Amino acid sequence: MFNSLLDVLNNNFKKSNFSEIDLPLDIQEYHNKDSKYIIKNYLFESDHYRRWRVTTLDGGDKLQVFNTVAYPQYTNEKPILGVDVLWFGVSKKLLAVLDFQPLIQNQKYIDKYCSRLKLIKAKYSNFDNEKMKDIYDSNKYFSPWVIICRGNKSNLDKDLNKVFKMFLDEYLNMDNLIIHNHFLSKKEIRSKQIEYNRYSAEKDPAEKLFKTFFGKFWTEKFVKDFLFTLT
Ligand code: BLA
Repeated sequence: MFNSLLDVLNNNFKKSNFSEIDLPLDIQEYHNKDSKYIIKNYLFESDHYRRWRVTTLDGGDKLQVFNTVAYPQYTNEKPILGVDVLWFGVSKKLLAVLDFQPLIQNQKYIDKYCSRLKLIKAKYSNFDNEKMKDIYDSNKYFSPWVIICRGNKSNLDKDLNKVFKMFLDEYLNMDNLIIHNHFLSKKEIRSKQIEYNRYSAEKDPAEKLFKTFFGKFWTEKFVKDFLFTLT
């Protein structure tokens, strides 16, 4: 269902010389017992990104997920890109969360690296929501302008692709504009990125879902080796 988002991403990867990294077969694609839930994963890297992972989960008309996270090289202090888009078929609810996830909550850092999210929210009013429930701490690794859309399918058809394109362009553009770090050393960037993964592994509601579909053994390995690696 979110294949068009995957296409947008792949086009950008082609343009910007990304290479795809081989994944173990059971991470590339994994099915639950009756193949009603199929997860697919992709991993890329480039000069600017040490790791860019993509996950889709196809649960037919029950559940559709598109999730992607980009980790810049440790020489670049810019935020982590985080996107979580879910379609719950039974309740007919879309949840889209897109953010330039700041490594620190310093106001100047956030203004410099996250404030262009405001342009997107101004243009697409369906996405102008930043209220989170209490799954995550909104002051930890989220920007004040996190883009959240909760709605029905018509929001999705109209705007999601355009929002994602603009969001991605803004994020990738920083690589051409910002050359020097002003807030963090390489060592600090590394430890913040690892701490982000530790924190996310603890909070992410996906693990519970995955355990029910794919079992505890596969899920724990998947979280540790792919979603939130600690190296
Ligand atoms: C919420 N994400 C959720 C929820 C689920 C998932 C089930 C709860 C939805 C609800 O009950 O309202 C599921 N997350 C997944 C799945 C994957 C996943 C299946 O990552 C597969 C890999 N989540 C992220 C990233 C961000 C993120 C990178 O993984 C950052 C943008 C955000 N997800 C995020 C937030 C919420 C959420 C903020 C809570 C939204 C809210 O407060 O309502």
